[in-house]
Amino acid sequence: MSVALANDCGGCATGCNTAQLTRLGIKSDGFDYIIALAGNPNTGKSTIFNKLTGLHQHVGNWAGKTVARAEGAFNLNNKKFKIVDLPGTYSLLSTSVDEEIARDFVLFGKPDVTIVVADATRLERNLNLVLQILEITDRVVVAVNLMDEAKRNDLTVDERALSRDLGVPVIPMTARRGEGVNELLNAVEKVAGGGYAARPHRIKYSDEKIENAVQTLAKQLNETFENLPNARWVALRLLEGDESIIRAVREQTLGNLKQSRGFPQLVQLEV
Ligand SMILES: Nc1nc2c(ncn2[C@@H]2O[C@H](COP(=O)(O)OP(=O)(O)O)[C@@H](O)[C@H]2O)c(=O)[nH]1
Ligand SMILES: [Mg+2]
Repeated sequence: MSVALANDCGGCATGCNTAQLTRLGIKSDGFDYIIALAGNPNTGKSTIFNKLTGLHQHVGNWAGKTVARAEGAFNLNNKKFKIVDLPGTYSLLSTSVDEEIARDFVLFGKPDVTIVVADATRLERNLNLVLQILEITDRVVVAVNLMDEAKRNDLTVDERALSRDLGVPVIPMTARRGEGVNELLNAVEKVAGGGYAARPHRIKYSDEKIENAVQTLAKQLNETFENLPNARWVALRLLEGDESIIRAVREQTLGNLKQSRGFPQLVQLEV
């Protein structure tokens, strides 16, 4: 047990993940936790970012891209948090540069917590991204923002049921008025410190052929790439025919991870 603990710091971004964060253009020095802020466009991501960071923020570009990146910091109970505002996206399927940046950060940046901001008035559409992120990581807090708009439209959100179904904390917010910010911080701190037992909602494939193919491919990926954060997710994207992931595996640029041994026999796999 002690060996496992020594080698595995529970996914903390500082220390073991510094090299990958640096590749993605993020300096993690001196921070206890790295937080990613994801969500569809216009859900109030920047509003929440500003409430949390105040003047402690700066804007640059993503490494090698012309897409703007806002980074900020805040302290909470003597811990230093860095928060990175990801491009607003409807999905992580890497059909655009924005989606690719968001996906790479959640997958390879291994943030300690990903806050996914959802619009309470368009919850169903927003849950698409939530479910995609839950496929990659269980270190998630869902912020259901624009609750004032929802109320105006006679919509109620059962955050307890949603939290139970998704398996992660769900925090209702009206960020513009600062409502829910403290509750969000409490949840973030709990997830970051490992004090929340997440049971992430993951799609199960009842088709045995698909499930077998995913498992075979995930095993090959794990054997081939060191430190792959979520081989199952990568395997699913390969089977789906995601061009950018296929290219990244072929060209060995999958998060610039080191290839340790041979190459997986991707073409031999049939579903
Ligand atoms: N009514 C309402 N508007 C909000 C709330 N939070 C943000 N907004 C507004 O929604 C718009 C988009 O917010 P912004 O933070 O830029 O969203 P982003 O695109 O996700 O970064 C802005 O006009 C905000 O003032 C909220 O809780 N209630
Ligand atoms: Mg914004």
